[in-house]
Amino acid sequence: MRLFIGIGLSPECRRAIAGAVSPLRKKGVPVSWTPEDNLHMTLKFLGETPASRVNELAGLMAEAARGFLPFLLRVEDAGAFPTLRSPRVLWIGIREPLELVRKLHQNMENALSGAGFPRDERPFHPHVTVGRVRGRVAPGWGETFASAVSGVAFDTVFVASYRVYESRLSPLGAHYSVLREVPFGGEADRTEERGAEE
Ligand code: 2AM
Repeated sequence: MRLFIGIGLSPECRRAIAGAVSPLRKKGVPVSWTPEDNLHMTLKFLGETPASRVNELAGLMAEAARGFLPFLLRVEDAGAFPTLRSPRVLWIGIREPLELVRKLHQNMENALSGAGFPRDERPFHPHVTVGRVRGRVAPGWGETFASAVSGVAFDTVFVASYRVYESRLSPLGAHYSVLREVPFGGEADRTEERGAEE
């Protein structure tokens, strides 16, 4: 299964993000926009992973999150990778609590690497991907994107858990399902095991 670990966003926050990018979508630029339901913050992309490791993964994530309490996430500002001048991945950033999210990521990397999951080579930059540029965009378009989205007040998100997602790719796009919801400060919740044995 193609897996990743991430933080889900509230429906209100996802709606606010989709609303902010919607005027840009209508302009027909060659961007593959993330569907509203798919908006999330990736903590770690695991790629192809045996289904038999999902429970182990959730256990390691629970261990990594033991000292954490739920927090309020502030989603704000916009940017692009690698740069706004040559945008490939369009994103919305995290304003707060940056240090806490970084600490969670670091704990998770430590726990997972101890069990043989390779560490990310790229530095961690928490963000919500809202689109991927698929062709040429006009000079300055990256800045247009950022200024259209910067300053928009997205909803604050109450975050009490992080998740193991399965990503299924198809010609219609990616479909994400939540395999495990791992609460902060507790054990992995195994009620959402749908799809784990598929
Ligand atoms: P991103 O949106 O933050 O770039 C699910 O596919 C998520 O995993 C994506 O949202 C993407 O995060 C990340 N992802 C997908 N393919 C990846 C890859 N090959 N390497 C790193 N991260 C990847």
